[in-house]
Amino acid sequence: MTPAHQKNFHTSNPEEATAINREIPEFAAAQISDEDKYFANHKPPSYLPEIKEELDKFIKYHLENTGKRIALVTSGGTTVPLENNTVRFIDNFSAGTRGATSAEYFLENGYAVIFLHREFSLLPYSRHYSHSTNCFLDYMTEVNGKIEIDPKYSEQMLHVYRKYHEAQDSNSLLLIPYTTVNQYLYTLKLISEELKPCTNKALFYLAAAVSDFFIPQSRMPQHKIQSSAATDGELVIRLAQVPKFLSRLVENWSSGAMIISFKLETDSSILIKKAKSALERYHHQLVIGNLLQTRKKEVVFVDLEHDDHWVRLTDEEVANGKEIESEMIPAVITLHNEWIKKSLA
Ligand code: PAZ
Repeated sequence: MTPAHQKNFHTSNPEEATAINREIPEFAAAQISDEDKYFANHKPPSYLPEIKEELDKFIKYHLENTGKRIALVTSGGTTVPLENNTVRFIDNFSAGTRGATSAEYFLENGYAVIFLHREFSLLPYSRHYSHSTNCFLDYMTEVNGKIEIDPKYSEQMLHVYRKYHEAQDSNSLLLIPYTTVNQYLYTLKLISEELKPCTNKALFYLAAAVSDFFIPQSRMPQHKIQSSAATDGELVIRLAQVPKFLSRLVENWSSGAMIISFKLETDSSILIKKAKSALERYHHQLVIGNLLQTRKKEVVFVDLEHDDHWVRLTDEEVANGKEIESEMIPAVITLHNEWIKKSLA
């Protein structure tokens, strides 16, 4: 496993070579071939060949040596840059908790995992000791002028450490970062195409919170927007709709894989309706619905073959540190088993 911070690039840095190309036609919102237009009008990230090489090796290794199923887990929010040399961007709330936690449970259940994540968001295993609520220094203590793990945490840390090493030693976790929505879309397309040889053994678990709107490259200012750009004290920014890539993923980019998307809402009265309409529109296998306010203690599985099924934790289970993903992932795997059986029949 190569930690993201050891890669030769950072997705959070803007591409130096990117200049405004006024030859590129303005991107039109919401038409039939929006997805193809998107790729025709937007440059791929320059580091994509490096990622392709890592993917080739990882997938080949598992196809030829372990026979493991491979889950692609997407995680975290995407940014929408407002300038080419990006000072400002639009972002969202997602810290990557769902994705990083789910990845651990997939690994524990014998899957290899490609973890497509927002750079600097939560990662499997290190998530237990990162970010402000779990500062790693709080787990240390000074003994005779040396720093050690505080004994009260060492048992739990040993448990996480062993699982982390098991994932590393078995080459079961590949970390792939993105920052912007453009990087996410190009990388998702690449990974999907690379996973084709895995057919029904591949599982797409799309938990990332991907922006619905963006600024097309043809309209993006090269440099930092100046305060003088405001008119009557207001800055107006026009955003275009990000094309709905799920139909391309289902129809062209993948081959026989099981595809699971997530639906986040804040209004409980529309959650299941929106999940069902996504299934009808994209013809994939499962939508996992969740509400912003309760996402850590309840989710609903919506598909066209089973009744809607809620996975819930009690308040006591939450207080005892149980993670909802410990129930979600086995349920997902049961559905993946069914999917594989059905596609062999
Ligand atoms: O990253 P997180 O754990 O804070 O949140 C997870 C989530 C709510 C982003 C995810 O469960 C989800 O619903 N993703 C899809 C969001 C959407 O595009 O509707």
